[in-house]
Amino acid sequence: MLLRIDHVGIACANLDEKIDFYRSTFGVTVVSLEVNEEQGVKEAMLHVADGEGGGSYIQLLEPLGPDTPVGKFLAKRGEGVHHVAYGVPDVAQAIREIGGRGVRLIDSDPRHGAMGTSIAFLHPKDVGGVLTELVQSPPRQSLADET
Ligand code: V0V
Ligand code: CO
Repeated sequence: MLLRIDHVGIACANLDEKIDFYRSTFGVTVVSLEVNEEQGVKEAMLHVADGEGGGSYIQLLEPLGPDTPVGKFLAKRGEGVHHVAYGVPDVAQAIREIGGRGVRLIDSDPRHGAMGTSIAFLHPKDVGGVLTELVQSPPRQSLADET
């Protein structure tokens, strides 16, 4: 069911500063910079590698406000790893299967994620304390401009 690690989401207070740090420390490149109002974040995707069905990335997340998932996380725990995201071939099917195994779904329908992806979150309390995201990449053709 899982194709690869799509991204590791990292909560930060200042997106521009963290982008500079990751660029200068690891030599990674920003491939997307977006605001996702629904998720309450400003976020950057930094490319790490190419894998089956899509790439793998570091996702840097700055909250749009204190009363958002990342804003609350920063206030409680400070900067650090916020979630792990796995690539799946079909996110709607994956959440049906995983929900059927008794894991609480935060999203019972897929939502819009970075770079045209479809995403859904699983509750951290049912995944050993790890907020877990499933990601379905868009069809190859719509990625043609990036390569
Ligand atoms: C909260 N908790 C976490 C956590 N956030 N545990 C592990 N990892 C996290 N990131 C724990 C928290 O410590 C509490 O445990 C408990 O869950 C309830 O937390 P809360 O602070 O009261 O917050 P809630 O319940 O209001 O919300 C928590 C959830 C929320 C996980 C339900 O953050 C959520 O819906 N997240 C999914 C959406 C999201 O994170 N979007 C931002 C990324 P104790 O203290 O009670 O033990 S957007 C993204 O990744 C995009 C767009 C993309 O990839 O394309
Ligand atoms: Co994410």
